[in-house]
Amino acid sequence: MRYVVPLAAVAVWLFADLATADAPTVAIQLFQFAPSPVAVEAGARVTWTNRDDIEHTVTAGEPDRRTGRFDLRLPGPGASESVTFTERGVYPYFCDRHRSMRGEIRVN
Ligand SMILES: [Cu+2]
Repeated sequence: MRYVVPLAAVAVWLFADLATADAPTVAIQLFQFAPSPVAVEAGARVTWTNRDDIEHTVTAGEPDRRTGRFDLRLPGPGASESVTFTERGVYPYFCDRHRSMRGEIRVN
């Protein structure tokens, strides 16, 4: 009986670890992307969820060097969008409304 809680905790931790490897989630909160950078395997689907009360975007590249790979609009709290990354590489992104907001996805 004394081992029930620790084993359950390990199971939850393992599940969480696998979940983040396959489908990590990036929160947008207080004008920050967190976590960032995020490392994933090719084929992973990354989801961004807006936790702020205003609109943010997830726009591929940098403000003066957009790649056009994705440009997500997250209009308000709870808004959520995903991108599947099939090719290895480093993918910086930013918010087009608050250009000091930067993030990065690294696909292995
Ligand atoms: Cu923003």
